[in-house]
Parts: sequence; structure tokens; C-alpha cells
Amino acid sequence: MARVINQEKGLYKIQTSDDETLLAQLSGKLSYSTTNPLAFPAVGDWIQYSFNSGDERAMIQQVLERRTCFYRGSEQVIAANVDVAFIVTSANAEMNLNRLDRYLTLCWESKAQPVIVLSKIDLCENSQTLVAEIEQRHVGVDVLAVSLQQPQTLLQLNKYLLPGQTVVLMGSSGVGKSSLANALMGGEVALTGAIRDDDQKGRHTTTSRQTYRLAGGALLMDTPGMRSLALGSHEEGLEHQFSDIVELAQSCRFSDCQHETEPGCAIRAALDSGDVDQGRWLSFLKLQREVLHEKMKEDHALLEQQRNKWKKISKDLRVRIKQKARGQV
Ligand SMILES: Nc1nc2c(ncn2[C@@H]2O[C@H](COP(=O)(O)OP(=O)(O)OP(=O)(O)O)[C@@H](O)[C@H]2O)c(=O)[nH]1
Ligand SMILES: [Zn+2]
Repeated sequence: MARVINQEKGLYKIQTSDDETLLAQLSGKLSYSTTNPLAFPAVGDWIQYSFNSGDERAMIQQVLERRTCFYRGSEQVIAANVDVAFIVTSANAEMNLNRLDRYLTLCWESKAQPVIVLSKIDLCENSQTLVAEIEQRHVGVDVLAVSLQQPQTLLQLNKYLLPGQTVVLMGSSGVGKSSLANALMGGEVALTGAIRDDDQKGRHTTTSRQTYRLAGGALLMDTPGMRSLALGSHEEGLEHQFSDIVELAQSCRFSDCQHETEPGCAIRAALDSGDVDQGRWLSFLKLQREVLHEKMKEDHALLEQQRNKWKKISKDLRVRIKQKARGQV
């Protein structure tokens, strides 16, 4: 068994249980067994492989079932088997609670555990107020307040960085993800796995820039796609992040209630009484629109795919009928 630690243009770097790094490619069987792009190996995947000494590359035979999975649309897995996602948000910029809704939705969908990291608290006088605000809005999610200028604050992260754990950093540009990653790596650029010179046995020097082994034994996956992961058809994640709202909507008098002017609308009542925060409701509506839009696009693409498949089948059939008529088959 091995783990995919890097992926580029159909080539993979895998780390074996002996801490050896190998270049790998898909076995023919695996590449022809499915057309579903999500079934192919991605960074973080555990895989079965074969490797004959003397061969240049290992062959990936099988992708093991993923415990968690961050994906983009229906075509790309960004990171598999992540245990903890640190959602970094900066204390100095005006903090955007709605943006956290977005990242949390992605996390719930993936099944990884989200941890909110409020960064740069040295630039903010009331970080405790901010922490309280976040905790109140996102009940049950751990919130850590950190600053690179107060190194002891970083110790709070250690309990998520135990051996065997795989972690990722999420968050908007400039919130301090790279700085945090560097601090966790102790300032040096960590390499993943054993480093070997090319010794003619297909073992290559590997300096993965996607996966880092941290001092405590955890793996930090810093795949580029993770940083710019957009909300897509993450319906399940959205329903988890707003489960109270989803549940409430079920007690509206009309099952197709638009929550606008209908009588007996439970959402309107909760907004009026303050049980549901107005900002949170608007955040839900915005993300719901995005998810529905994306889902529609995907359904459309699927329909198109099926249509093309049938077009091709009927065209093949027509060709065969013509050939038959000409006595060619
Ligand atoms: N004062 C202060 N500045 C910080 C802290 N952490 C990061 N910064 C600064 O914030 C800026 C952005 O940090 P980065 O680590 O590059 O942010 P990033 O999230 O990786 O940004 P992208 O690479 O664009 O995604 C840099 O100038 C850092 O020096 C902190 O704890 N305190
Ligand atoms: Zn309603």
C-alpha cells in the first residue's frame, strides 16, 4: 500500500510504507475500468501498487476507499483522506462570517473535521470578542486564535497534528496560510519521504511541494487546488452547515413555501423573533443559489453526455445498417 503525495499530468508520486518515494502511473486496467474522473487517484489517496525493480515507474492498481474527500465539481478530486481542515481567517481584515459558511460547507461535504484558525491576532485588540462571535455562529466547531508573533499560540494546533493525521489549510488569499505552514514546518522546507538519487532502479529524487511531513508526525497537504476550492454542487455540506434552517423550513405551512410572504412561514417567524440571524439567512440563500446553479449545470452536462452517447450509438447503428445494405458486413 502507498499514498499519493503528488500528482501532475497523469504522473503520480507515491510514498510507500517503507517511506520510499516512487514515480507511478495508472495501470492499464485501472485507466480503462472507469470513465468517472472521481474514481482516479488523487493527492491523499491510499492505493495498491505493483513495482518491479528495474522498472521506471510503479503501477497504481487500485484506489482504496476514501474516508474523506474534497472535490471540485463532478470531475476532480482535490484532496483525499484529509482528517482536519484548518480554515484560516484573519483577525485584522474585517472578518467575514459568511465566508466561513462557505468553507465550512466544503468541509462538511468532505467529511473532514473543520477547525477555524483566527490568524494575526497581534493586529487586533479584541480577538477574544471575535472568537466568541465565531463560536456563537458556528457552534461545535473549534476556534483557535493565533499569531506568528506569539509562538506559544501555535501550540494550540498540536493536538490536531498527531502522527497519522492529514491536515490542509483553507482560506482566502493573504490570511496567512503560507506563513502558518512555514511555522508548522519549523521554517525549513520539508520534503516528503525518503530522498534518493536516481539509482537506476527507478527511484527518483523527490522534492514534493505538495505534501509535507511535520515534526509531530502529521502530514500537511498543500495542494494548489485546495486554496482556490470553490463551492460547487456541495448540497450535503450546505444542508449540514445550515441544518437548523433546513429543518425549520420543513415546518412552514406550505411545502413549497418561498419564505417570502406566505402565511405560516416558519422561517419568517424565526427571522422576526431573532431566532435565526438575518445575516446567516442571507448567507444561506446566497450559497444555496450557487449550489443550485452548479447542480443544474452538472445535470445539464450529464444530460448532454447521455445525449451524445445515444447520438453516437444511433450513428454507429446507421453506419452499420448502410454497410449491411452494401454487403460490407
Ligand atoms: N502581523 C502578522 N502578520 C502576519 C501573520 N501571519 C501572516 N502575516 C502576514 O500576512 C501576509 C500574508 O501571509 P501569507 O502567509 O502569504 O498568506 P496566504 O494565506 O498564504 O496567502 P496566499 O498565498 O495568497 O493564499 C504576509 O505579509 C505575512 O507576513 C501574523 O500572525 N501576524
Ligand atoms: Zn417558509
